[in-house]
Amino acid sequence: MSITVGQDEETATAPEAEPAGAVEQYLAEFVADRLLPDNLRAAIEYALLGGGKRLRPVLVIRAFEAVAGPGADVGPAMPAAGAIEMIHCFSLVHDDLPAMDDDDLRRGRPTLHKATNEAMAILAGDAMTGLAFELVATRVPDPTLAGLITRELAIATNDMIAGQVYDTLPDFDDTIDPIDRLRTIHSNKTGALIRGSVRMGAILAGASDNQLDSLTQYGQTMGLMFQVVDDLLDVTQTTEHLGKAAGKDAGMGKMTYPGLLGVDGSRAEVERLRTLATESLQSFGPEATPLRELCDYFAVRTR
Ligand code: GRG
Repeated sequence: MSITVGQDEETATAPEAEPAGAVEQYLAEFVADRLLPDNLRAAIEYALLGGGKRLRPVLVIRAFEAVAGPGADVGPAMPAAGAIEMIHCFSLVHDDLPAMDDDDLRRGRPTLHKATNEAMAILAGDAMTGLAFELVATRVPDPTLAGLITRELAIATNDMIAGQVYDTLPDFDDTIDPIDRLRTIHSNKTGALIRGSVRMGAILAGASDNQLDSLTQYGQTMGLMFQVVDDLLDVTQTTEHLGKAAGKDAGMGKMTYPGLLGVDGSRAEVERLRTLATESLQSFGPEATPLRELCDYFAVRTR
């Protein structure tokens, strides 16, 4: 299948829609039940429950089903699904701060520090990190699994933070090829949470070593593909359509895929990564169809 970024999405059904709603409700209940200062709770709810594609929690659930089988009770995957979305939302809130990207718009609304203030945005991001770990530590039923999932969540979070440092405070050796630098940035900044999501779903469903290797490969490749598409959208879409600032990367002098490979070269890279991600699911049958569909859909997303 040949795919052109930004052309086919409007006719496609979003494969993440149904589990995304369940995760949103799960998170809403978790935050509502947790004792928190009212203004902190309101800030967390604003950042966490106000839109977003929910790709990462949906990947947790779809990877769980790829191993446990379609129709399996996905309840055991919900704490990890909720936790990874909280980590993602913490990263968005902190990335939008004046000390980082200094953005006014996120998910089509004022960023959290604009809607409240910088101190609250910093603290709400911090709190979402703590709540994410609390969620898996208290709600993953089996203590051994809880330990494994906490480890995955910590690695994904720390690798994402390393990716943000590579991107915004780079200290690369001059001899490293620009494309390798870009892959290092993105496979950490964006890829770590996507890879971690797939791994957590697989581990929770009791994946064999071979299954976990294949799904890790899928997550790794899908994560990179997601970011190449994101770089393309930054140069091909409007701020209004994206619900966040467009054209920002080039304006900040950031290294990007379109900057290095051009728009057509980046589209070819999306197609190459989409094919690779799909191939890593070869040993799975129809139980991995939702993961294949997610990959196809996110290759052509326009926002
Ligand atoms: C501040 C520690 C720290 C990390 C920030 C998330 C991030 C790392 C930076 C945001 C800028 C950016 C382009 C990150 C790459 C990851 C990415 C594409 C985030 C947006 O994810 P989507 O499109 O967002 O899934 P929604 O709103 O749909 O959840």
